[in-house]
Amino acid sequence: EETETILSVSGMTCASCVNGIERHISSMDGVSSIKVDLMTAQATVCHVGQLVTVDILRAAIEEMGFDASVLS
Ligand code: 9UX
Repeated sequence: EETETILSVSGMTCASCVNGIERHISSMDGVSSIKVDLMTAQATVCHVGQLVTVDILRAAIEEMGFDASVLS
């Protein structure tokens, strides 16, 4: 079952932050796509909910040094 999750990501200051998050998260098993928007500070992730939970996504982004919280 595919789920779309939107997270608020703070601490991104340049395009390399965006690319780094997109590359790292999209490499995770169970993540089918991710789009990170610098201006809105949001990440939209399509993932298999049974494999990658919203909390796993949040923790993975935080491990990269950003603050992340699940919006929906
Ligand atoms: Mo840009 Mo982001 O120099 O952590 S990569 S600030």
